[in-house]
Amino acid sequence: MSDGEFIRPFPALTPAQRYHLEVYGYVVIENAIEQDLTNRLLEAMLRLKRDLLSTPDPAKARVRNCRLSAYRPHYLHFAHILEADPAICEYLTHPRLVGMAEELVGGSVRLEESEAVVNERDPDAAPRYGFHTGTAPDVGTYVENGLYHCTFVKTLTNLTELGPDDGGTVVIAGSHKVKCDRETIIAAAYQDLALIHQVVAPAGSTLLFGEALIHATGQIRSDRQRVIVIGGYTPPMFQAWNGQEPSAEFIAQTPEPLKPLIAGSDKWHWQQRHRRLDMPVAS
Ligand SMILES: O=C(O)CCC(=O)C(=O)O
Repeated sequence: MSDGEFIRPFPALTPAQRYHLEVYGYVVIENAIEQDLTNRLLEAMLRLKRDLLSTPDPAKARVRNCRLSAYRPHYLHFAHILEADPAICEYLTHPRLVGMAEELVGGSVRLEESEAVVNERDPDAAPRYGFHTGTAPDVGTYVENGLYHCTFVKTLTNLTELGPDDGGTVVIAGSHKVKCDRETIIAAAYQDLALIHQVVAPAGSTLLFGEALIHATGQIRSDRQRVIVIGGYTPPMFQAWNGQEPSAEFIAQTPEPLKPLIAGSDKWHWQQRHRRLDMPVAS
């Protein structure tokens, strides 16, 4: 990679996957990453968890430039995992996943954030979800070639298998296009739980969605720990999430072809590209 090109598939989704994304606001790509990468990512996240929790004050600690943005008994949220392990950087720059993010953004992207969640069943959890969004229809979405696009996109990959009781991410299907008050949409979805879709997928699968879609962490009813890693992507002229700019040292040792993705260095030189629905997936 050091002097090669960074080649991503375009389009990265089949017409059926793109249509699913259009209608529901998300698509799950089963086994999107290689088994070996899934295993290395899981090891890396468990090592990072152990290292952060063994510091004197985990809520304030920083290990390999990563910190815990939520530190609760059954729920750990990690911010800026990018620099913590080579497997994590490999994941965040995975050509297939970056290609998927670019397809939904509608052009080249930069890494906006890198996060992870390690959680387990919370016996005291209220039977409600923490629904939220990162942007909204109109503000962060647009249509090109008849297809929905979003300027703030996430890839969430589960490193542990997710059965129906394992707390996969939940989304309110179709909410990425609905221009009503968010709380009103959430209240409507609770009236018919079939409107709330949950990720059930083998380890190594990726949930792709735009942040206008209302979503939340699911509820774990099993005894299994859930581990997910998250990449956030935006056009290159956007900023990284607060406190998630990569360090100068990390950028300096990043292979040249990956620098625009990692550092957002293309800024206003955004390469726009929009698929048509009938285009076959690139191999
Ligand atoms: O924990 C999850 O499944 C969802 C994470 C999430 O809400 C987010 O990345 O914005």
